[in-house]
Amino acid sequence: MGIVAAEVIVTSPDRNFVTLKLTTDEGVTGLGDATLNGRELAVVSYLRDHVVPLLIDRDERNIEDTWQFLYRGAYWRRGPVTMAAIAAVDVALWDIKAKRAGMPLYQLLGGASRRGLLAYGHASGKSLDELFDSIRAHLEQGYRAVRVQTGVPGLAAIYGIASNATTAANAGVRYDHEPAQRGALAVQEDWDTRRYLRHVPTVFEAVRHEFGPELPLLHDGHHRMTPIEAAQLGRSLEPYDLFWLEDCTPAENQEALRLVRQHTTTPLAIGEIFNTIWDYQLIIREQLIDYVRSAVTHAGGITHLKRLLEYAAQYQIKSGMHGPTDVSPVGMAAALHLGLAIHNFGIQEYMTHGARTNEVFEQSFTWRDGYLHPGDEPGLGVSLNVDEAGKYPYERAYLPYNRLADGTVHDW
Ligand code: GCO
Ligand code: MG
Repeated sequence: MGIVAAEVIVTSPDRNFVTLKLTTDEGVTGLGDATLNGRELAVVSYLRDHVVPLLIDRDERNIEDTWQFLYRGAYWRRGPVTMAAIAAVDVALWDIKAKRAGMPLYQLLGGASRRGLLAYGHASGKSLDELFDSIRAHLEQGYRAVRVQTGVPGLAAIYGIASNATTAANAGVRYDHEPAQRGALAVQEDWDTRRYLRHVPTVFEAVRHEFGPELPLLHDGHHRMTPIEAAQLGRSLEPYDLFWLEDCTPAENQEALRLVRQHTTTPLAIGEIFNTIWDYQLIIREQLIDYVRSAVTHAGGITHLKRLLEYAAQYQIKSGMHGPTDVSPVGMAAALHLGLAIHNFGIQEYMTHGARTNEVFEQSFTWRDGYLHPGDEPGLGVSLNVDEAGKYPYERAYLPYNRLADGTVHDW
C-alpha cells in the first residue's frame, strides 16, 4: 500500500485548471481539483512545495486521517488556498478508493438518493431582449432552472458576469465589447447599488410575465449590498418567487444575514467563497440561510463538505453547490457524486465547459432533460489526458473588479 507519485498538473484549455494526480504502488490513480480562480499558482505551490512531500508513502486508504493530518498538522488552518489543496488530496483519495472498490464514488457515499440532480444555468443579457434570448437558449438546452443576471441602465458591464465565465467565452467566442481576460490584468467595471436595486425587480417582473410562474429563477448579488439594501432587494423580489437570492451581503460578516432574514421571505443562498464548516457555524444554527453554496473543490473536499451538509441537514438547509466553469470537470464530478448521495440536495449550478476542456478531461457524467448524473464508472468517472493538457500552458487571468462613480473600490 502507499502513494508513490503525486503530480500537480496545470492546464489552460479554455481557462486555468489545477489538478492533483495521485498514483498508488498498485498503479491506481486518483484525481482532485485544486482550481482557485485568479490565484491558481498559490495552490500549485502549496501542493507541490508543502503537501506532495508528505503524501509519498502514505497509506492511500486512510482518507479521514489524511484530511486531519493536513488540516491540523499544518498548524495554520482554513483559508481558500489551504482548503483547495486539502480538497484536491481528499477527492483524489476518494477516487482511488472507489476505483479499487470497483464502484462509482456515490455508492461509497451511501448510494443514490435520487435519479438525477436538478441543475441551473446562467442566463444574462444587457437588455431584456438579450436576456429573454439567453433564457430561451437555456430552456432549449434542457435547463429547468435559470439564474438571471442583467445589465443595469447607466452601467457598462453586465452585472455579476465575468466576461471570461460565460458559456460563449468557454466555447472560445470573444465579443468585441468584451475585454480579453486571459493574459490581461484585471478589468475595471462600474457599479451603482441604487440603480441596481431599482432595476432588478422590473427585470424579474418582465421575466415572470414572459416565462410564467413555474420556472425556478435564481439571482446572484455577488456580495454587493449592505444588510439593509439586501433586505430591501429580498422584499422587492418576493412577488417573483425566487428559488434563491445568492451572496446578498459580503461574506465575512455572518451576523449581517440576521437583518436580511428579519425582513424577507426570499430564500437565501451563501458560501461559494467560504471554505470550512466554521464559516457557516452561526448562519446554519440560527437558520439564516436556505442553501449552502460551497463547492467540493473549495471547502476541503468530499470529507469536509459532507460533514458540513450533514450539519445543515439538521436545520432543513440544502446544498446548492457552486459549479461555474472555474470548477474543473474533476471538481464537478465530485460534486455530482456527493449531490446524488446526500439527502438534503437542493440544486446544482452547471455551466457547460468548453470543447477544449472536454478533450483534456474525459468525463462519464450525463446531462439529460435538465438533470445531471455522474455516471457509473468506478471512481469519479473522469480521466485526464496529460498530452492534451500539456498543449495549453497556464495563462495569468483575473476576475474583473468594480469601482463606484467616485472611484471607490466596491465588492465583487
Ligand atoms: C457563481 C459565481 C461566479 C463567480 C466565479 C468566481 O455563482 O457561479 O458567483 O459567477 O464569479 O465563480 O470565480
Ligand atoms: Mg455566485
